[in-house]
Amino acid sequence: FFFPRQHTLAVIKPDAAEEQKGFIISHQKETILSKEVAEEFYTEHKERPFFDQLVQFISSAPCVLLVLSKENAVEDWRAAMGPTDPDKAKETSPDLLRARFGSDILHNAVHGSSSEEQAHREIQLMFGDQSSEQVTSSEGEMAGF
Ligand code: DGI
Repeated sequence: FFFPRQHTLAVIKPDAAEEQKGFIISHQKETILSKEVAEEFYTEHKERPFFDQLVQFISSAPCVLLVLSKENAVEDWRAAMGPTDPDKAKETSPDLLRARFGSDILHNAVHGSSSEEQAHREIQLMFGDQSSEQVTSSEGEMAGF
């Protein structure tokens, strides 16, 4: 079966990457999360009624994982995303990422760690077992996680 397929190259240029208030993308990769990693990622929500659909959704297709770096990165990224529910985000400001790209409380487009401790745990989970050659890095080193 021949499926005609065309390719295009998209580049997120440096100005777009830095547009969101000076974040630097220090590591990135695209991956389909396994169910196991997704369950570990959202382990704090294990008892919540939406846990299964949350794990199913985030492991259903590729995600782009980024380590974003700047002073106060945790809080500033959450501020850029806005409230969990895109409808609430729209009420706050149409510029918020979840207002622009989210469709409902489950399909809300972006994640951001809730604290420095969570950021450390999540970065370890997503990038901790990778050699630096497999991961795009503007800082060159995996050390520091
Ligand atoms: O830190 P957040 O992503 O803003 O929110 P959270 O840590 O409370 O929840 C994690 C994810 O779980 C959230 O991004 C989407 C999903 N979620 C949260 N509350 C609900 C939910 N999904 C459904 N279906 N219903 C909810 O009430």
